[in-house]
Amino acid sequence: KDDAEGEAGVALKTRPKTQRPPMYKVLLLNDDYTPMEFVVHILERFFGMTHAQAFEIMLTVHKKGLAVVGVFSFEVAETKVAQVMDFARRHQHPLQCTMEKE
Ligand code: NFA
Repeated sequence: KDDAEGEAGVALKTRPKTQRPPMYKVLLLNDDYTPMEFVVHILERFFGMTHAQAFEIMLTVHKKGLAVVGVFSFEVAETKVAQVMDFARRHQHPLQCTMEKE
């Protein structure tokens, strides 16, 4: 029997819940020591932002304490966080990058 009919042939509409993969916010945290231009560079390099976009987001982090810099699948978010943390560590800046489920 057709999916859109009930027991007595009554028309019914089922609304199957569409499964979407969970998404993760990547957050950048402010600190007192990482140079502004270094943060701008990170946002351009790892998040594909233009210089103007990167500068704007960097200022938001600087003023508000943190900002979402992108929303990605778990694997991509994990990779971005690792890239930022590694790049900051190699340059001896205390910049922190984390992720959280949306
Ligand atoms: N607050 C840092 C400074 O004044 C700049 C900064 C912005 C650091 C965004 C981390 C994240 N040099």
